[in-house]
Amino acid sequence: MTESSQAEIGRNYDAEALIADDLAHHLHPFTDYKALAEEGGGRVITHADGVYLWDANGQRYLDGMAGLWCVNVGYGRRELVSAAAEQMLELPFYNTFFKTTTPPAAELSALLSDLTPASFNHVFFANSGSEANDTILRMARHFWHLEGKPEKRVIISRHNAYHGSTTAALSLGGMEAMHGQGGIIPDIVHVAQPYWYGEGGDTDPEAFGLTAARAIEEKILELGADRIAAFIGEPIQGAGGVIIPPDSYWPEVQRICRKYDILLICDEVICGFGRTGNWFGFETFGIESADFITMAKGLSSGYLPISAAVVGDRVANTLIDKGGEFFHGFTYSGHPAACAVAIKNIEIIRREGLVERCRDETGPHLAKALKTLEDHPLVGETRSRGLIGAIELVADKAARKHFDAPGKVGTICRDHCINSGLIMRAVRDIMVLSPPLVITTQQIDEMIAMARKAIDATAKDIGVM
Ligand code: PXG
Repeated sequence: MTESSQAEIGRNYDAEALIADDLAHHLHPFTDYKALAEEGGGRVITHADGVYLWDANGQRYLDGMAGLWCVNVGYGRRELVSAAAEQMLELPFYNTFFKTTTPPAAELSALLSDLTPASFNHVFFANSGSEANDTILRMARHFWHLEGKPEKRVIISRHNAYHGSTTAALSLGGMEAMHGQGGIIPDIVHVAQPYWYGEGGDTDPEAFGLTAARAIEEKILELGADRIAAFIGEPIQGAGGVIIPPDSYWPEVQRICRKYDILLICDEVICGFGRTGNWFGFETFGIESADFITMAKGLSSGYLPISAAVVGDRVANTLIDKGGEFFHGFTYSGHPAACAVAIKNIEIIRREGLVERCRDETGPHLAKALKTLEDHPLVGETRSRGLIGAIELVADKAARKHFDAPGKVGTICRDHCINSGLIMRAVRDIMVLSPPLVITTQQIDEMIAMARKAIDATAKDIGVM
């Protein structure tokens, strides 16, 4: 469907009635319910095509966030709809418990083994990134138990990491506000993040990358390597504000994990499926020997919920040879329609060369376009890899100083973006972008032009311009 025919679709939704129902009955994720009610409700997004969304009032938005970092192949893909519909007619559901499989689940497990490095040959399916990380946490601890080292239980993560919202996943994550609501599970510890712009001070970025990696080693030495099961990290922290580590960081993390025999978990929920200009973020950052890969989001471009814990041979062989029954799984693990969509989604990414296009054309174009914003008095830094980027709004550019009330300026800028037709997220005062991989260079220019206008309007609002 073309963009114009989508825009012309008269959906005739009654936006007011929908917002009233929603306000009365819908508890949204990550939402201040009272504030939403005071504002009289939010937007109703009704349809989408390519990189554009429309709301119930007919306003068009360029979706600079690919939904929620996930619609990698863009909206309106009939092939994905057909893959789901055909699979639903043939077999809408069957489980993968009790020695059973389905054609799409078997096929997708082989496809993911093929797509990942040679040491990855087994896949456990779930429905969300959170569930995949829960799965990996259980597998990592179970692995060490089976290896006769049950005391190796502690998982090391980073402050400001995001690994999901179930109790295990939020414990793995390093978001204190989440920890504060219900607490975290034991034997998970958090160390420094590799956030040079915010925390690097006068240190040179590469030296800072090594220091941040060595915080992991210090924690290992403090607790004892015989207690540490695994380290988990996103190659680039997405929800934390697109924290791109210095190039020195990941090779050093890998060295430390190898030295102390600690499993390495790469959470590729955002970075996977082309986002950073390679199929996976671990390729972009030179990580060669991970033990687990978490996948979700771009795996199906968000068309249906599906995630995967991809398990390296070392762990998989132990689970298979010595593990007996693994008491774990979800009703919808390997859901046939979701697997069928993921298979077709990967076919589209390959056929259209979206990973190469991100690496060679659109990624470099985004980096250049972002750089043009650095002359702005509010912009302290822009950074990106492939099609994931960030704009740091700061109080003092020279001193790399953030605003005293974190989040206020970012929210103002976010609202200007939305009002002018651009979906750009604010993480505190970091504006983040992660558009669909089908975005064209012209649309990138359109996106950055809208971003500049919003930043100008923000500067006026706070009296800087
Ligand atoms: N790992 C990473 C790296 C993620 O970004 C998850 C795990 C959890 O996935 P599920 O499917 O359980 O949500 C995520 C999810 C945000 C935002 O505000 C980011 C995510 C989810 C919701 C909001 O940036 N990332």
